[in-house]
Amino acid sequence: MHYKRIYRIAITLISWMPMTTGAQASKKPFAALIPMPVHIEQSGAPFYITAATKIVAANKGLHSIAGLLNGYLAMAGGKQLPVITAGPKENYILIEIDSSVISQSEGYRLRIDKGAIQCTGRDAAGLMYGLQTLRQLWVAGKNKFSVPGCMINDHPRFNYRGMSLDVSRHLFPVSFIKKYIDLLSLYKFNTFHWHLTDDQGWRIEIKQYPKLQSIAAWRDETLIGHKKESPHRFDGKRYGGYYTQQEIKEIVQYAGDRQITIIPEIEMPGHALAALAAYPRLGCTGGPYKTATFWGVFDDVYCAGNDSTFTFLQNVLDEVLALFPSRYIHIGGDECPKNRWKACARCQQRKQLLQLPDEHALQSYFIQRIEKYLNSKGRQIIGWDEILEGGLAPNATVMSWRGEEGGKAAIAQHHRVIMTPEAYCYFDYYQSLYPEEPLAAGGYTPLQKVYSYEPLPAPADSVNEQFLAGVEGQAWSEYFTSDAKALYMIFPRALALAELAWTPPGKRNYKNFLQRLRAQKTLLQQAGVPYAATFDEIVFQSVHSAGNTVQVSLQSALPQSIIRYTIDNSEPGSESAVYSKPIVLSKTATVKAALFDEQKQRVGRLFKQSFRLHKAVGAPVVLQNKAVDRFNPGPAVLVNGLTGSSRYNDSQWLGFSGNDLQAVIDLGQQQTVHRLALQVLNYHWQRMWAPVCLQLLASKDGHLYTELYRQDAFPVNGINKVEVPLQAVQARYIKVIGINKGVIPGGEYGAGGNALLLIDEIVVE
Ligand code: TNX
Repeated sequence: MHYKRIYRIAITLISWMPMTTGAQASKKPFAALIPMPVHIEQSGAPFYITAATKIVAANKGLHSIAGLLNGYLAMAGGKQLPVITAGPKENYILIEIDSSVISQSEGYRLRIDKGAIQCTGRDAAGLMYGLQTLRQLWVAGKNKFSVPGCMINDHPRFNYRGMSLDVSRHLFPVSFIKKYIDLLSLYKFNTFHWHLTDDQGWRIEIKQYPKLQSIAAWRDETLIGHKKESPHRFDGKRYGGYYTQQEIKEIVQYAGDRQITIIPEIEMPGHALAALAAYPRLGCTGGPYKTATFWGVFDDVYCAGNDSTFTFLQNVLDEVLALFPSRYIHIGGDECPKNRWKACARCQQRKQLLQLPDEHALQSYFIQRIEKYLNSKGRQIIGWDEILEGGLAPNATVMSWRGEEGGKAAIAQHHRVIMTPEAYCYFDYYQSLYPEEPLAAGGYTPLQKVYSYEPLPAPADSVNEQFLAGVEGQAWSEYFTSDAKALYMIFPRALALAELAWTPPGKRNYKNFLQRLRAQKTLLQQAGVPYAATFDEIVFQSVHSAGNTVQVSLQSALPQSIIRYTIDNSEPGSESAVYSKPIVLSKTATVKAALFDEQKQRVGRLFKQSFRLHKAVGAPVVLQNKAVDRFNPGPAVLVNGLTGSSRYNDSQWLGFSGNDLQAVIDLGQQQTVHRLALQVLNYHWQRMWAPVCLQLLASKDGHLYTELYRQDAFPVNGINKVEVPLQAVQARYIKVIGINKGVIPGGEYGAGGNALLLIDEIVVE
């Protein structure tokens, strides 16, 4: 592989924390399977796999699957077993395909008793999944593996169960890709969506265009830290590489053997800067362009007026099609700014010639032209939900990422849809609010949130069921600065998604999932996955405020553990107060808490959160306009003593989409106010815009208000803190008005959509 390894400062991952106490580690619950099968029944005595056990595979076609089984046995420390074609009386593992026994595609039946293991697949995929289940069932011992006696009948809920990997922003070696594919098959995914091209690097060898290898595959340097930080800092090191066609063939074969389809993504018309750097004539301005060195959305995209753009893309796709047998090809379609097209004579000419109303229609033309080409080759396109704008290509599958709306709209038009809403399925977001977490993309998507996602809310109608192909998890790699960090971010969230994709909704239960997840530790460790064990850590259950106090409820999902805490700033130790009921705070304090096992040994990281108690804590707040549900829709969050963090969906922020904030706080009686404070968010890359005007007003009677403060500019990129000292103002009511930016201006991320106004903790002192 043409791959230049850039070593960065190793991040210390906290994933190997001994979160599981001794007692739990020793007893593996019966059939701790992920995903949970449709039907499982415990029965009779266990089967023991020993050196004398034989694998029975009736025909040669099954021998490669038998080979995989032997590989799994070896991975778990067992011996390779002989493969024979006809069955002995006992002590064998039968693998077979028999579509008369199982009716659902990708389904399998697994029968285990003391004499034999019989694994029957409806098809090769089903058989494979049966073996993955077997792998999760066995308990490896010294000279034998024991497998509990049981009967399993199983098949997937969705026929599309995908995980992506972005190799443009950061590159991963072939060995990593194979390991990833192995992990996907272990958890019964059937699709690997390989994001091969983007602004920061082109990663697939295209023989007809050598500059894609010599130029587009490389960037001069890479951003250090988060893209929201300003000024940007860079590492000064050339970075890049690509997968050769030979490597890709090898990977496609490897995935196929494991029943995984690889869907390649060749991004267009946006996210194309690397390709433009190599072939500037493909852009509207003609360049020069440079492969991007930081993350974001870039104005320079493929020119839609230039026919040679299409010639280039069709030639590229010809080589792609020869490598990937997948029926579906992902052509991107997301985040394509239209500024260049608006100013480009050729794009405008095309628009006029075709009498297109606007540039969205031009994008639609672009996608449809490529669709036609791919359809003529017997392939179908998948595009991100932006391909709905300006008119959907006739046969396109929509991948709904900016929420579920795009997916719903596509289903209404009877198009095939894959749901991957950002708020649930993006594994580049933080999975914990602990400040020690390694740098991540944006918000907060803990394991439980992923698990809670339901793509087909009951009662599902037949149209929805027919057109919703399934779900996918996204592994964008801007902040995946090492292989270990990528795995840390993806796992275990991918396991929650696997269960969502496979298991019937009625059989899903988070608590039970966690029990099974803890039991996956051995397998994940064997596979070398430094997964994030943050799911058992202490988190808030709730934070309530009333009558000038704050009640803090804590919880941990870890059974048999004890939470000890302090509120005097000391470190909680084995003798600190045991948490048993909500902690009531009546003055400003920091809650520090830690988990302890039965032996009074501390487990995991320290939980720490400061509360600022002020005059408005617990006071009633009336909002004039509706807040956005996906943050925290309740106005009480503004006065709960807890300030929103930079992980903006920590449910502490109150958000307004396109509309204004107007909140009135009733302090109950007239009081002397010396200070007001609040925070607003200014993260344009997340469509979050500080108010164009913020006003703070006070009133004694709730009718007549006097302005105390006004601010029209919020220069800080990120959290803007507003602190307003006052000269003993007498007030019962405090009113806060924030005028929303409204529509996001052109040239900015999310242009044309609603700006979000986010505010938290209105402090009154
Ligand atoms: C949006 S998801 C993107 C990606 C970024 C991702 C970061 C999508 C279709 N586009 O280019 O990597 O956000 O979370």
